[in-house]
Amino acid sequence: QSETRRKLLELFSQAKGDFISGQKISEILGCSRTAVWKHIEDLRKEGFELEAVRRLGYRITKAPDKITANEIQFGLQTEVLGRHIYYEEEVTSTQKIAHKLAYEGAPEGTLVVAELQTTGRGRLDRTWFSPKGTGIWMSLILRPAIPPQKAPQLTLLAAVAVAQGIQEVTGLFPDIKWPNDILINGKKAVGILTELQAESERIHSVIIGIGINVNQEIEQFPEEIQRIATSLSLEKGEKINRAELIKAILLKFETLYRQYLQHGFLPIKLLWEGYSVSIGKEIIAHTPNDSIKGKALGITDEGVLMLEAADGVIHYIHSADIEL
Ligand code: BT5
Repeated sequence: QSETRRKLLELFSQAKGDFISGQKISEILGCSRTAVWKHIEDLRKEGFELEAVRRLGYRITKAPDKITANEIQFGLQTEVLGRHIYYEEEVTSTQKIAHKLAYEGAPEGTLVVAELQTTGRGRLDRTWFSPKGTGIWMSLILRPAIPPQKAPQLTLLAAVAVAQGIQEVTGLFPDIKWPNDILINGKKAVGILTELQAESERIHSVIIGIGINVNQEIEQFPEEIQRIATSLSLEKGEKINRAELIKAILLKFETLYRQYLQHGFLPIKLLWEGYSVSIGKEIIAHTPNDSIKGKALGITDEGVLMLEAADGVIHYIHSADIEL
């Protein structure tokens, strides 16, 4: 049964949106025309939209918005990122699973992705709301040969990759808020969390967690974040295919990551600055012990935020929450 279904889907994807006659389908699958009709009905039940036209046959007009390994790998153009995918419908946190897989030796580029996270998390153990079927909750395992203190640069790289991917797929204009938020029209649509497995001088792996609100309606956000959060579909006014977005982001990521490993952080920094909303503005940086108000001058070549306080002192901020 599932083998027939796989063949049928492969046929449709080879046809790239063209009609395939019922006759041809029944020949290739080796089943009767009635059985073909039944398979088509099954696909409809799974969320596929199909058009049936006499004498022409069937074609798929819309695939369901799924993000299993099949959907992501179908048409994926990367060489390394996303070549190994670990998908589960429900997880505690994709970060947690990625840590475990990385520890067990999963290769660079391994992607963990889920429809639902029961305990998705942000920085400092804050909660990341990850309702079912509406967003992209994923973690990417990287194994760069860089010193651990440079790892925060990868957060900025990830932000650029996600911003570029969103721009390409949706046409929206994302802003990056240092270090790890992506805003659309001033509201948070993406959060990024970078974690390390390292010894003093050597990185074993970097786990980059990316949470993207894609298709939520506003009521689907918990009340406490309704004013600060948004989804791509709310801003765009139409639903967005998550697998397409994941593929676009992985490809952008791979290109930037190659550049980074070859040429260092500078090319990434320039791109990052192009998306930044904070540079040149008066902001407040809330660090665990302090709140510093000042003008954001930019980021250093290491990715550290430079903040000029009213007394002219320049503060170098490694990690903080930024209030615009
Ligand atoms: C982040 O933390 O923004 C990083 C979020 C990373 C989530 C991904 S999803 C895949 C992977 N698996 C995980 O378990 N995590 C990663 P931070 O800057 O600390 O922001 C957290 C704050 O954002 C919360 O305290 C809320 O105010 C807000 N928030 C929570 N869920 C949100 C959502 N879905 N959309 C927008 N804002 C949200």
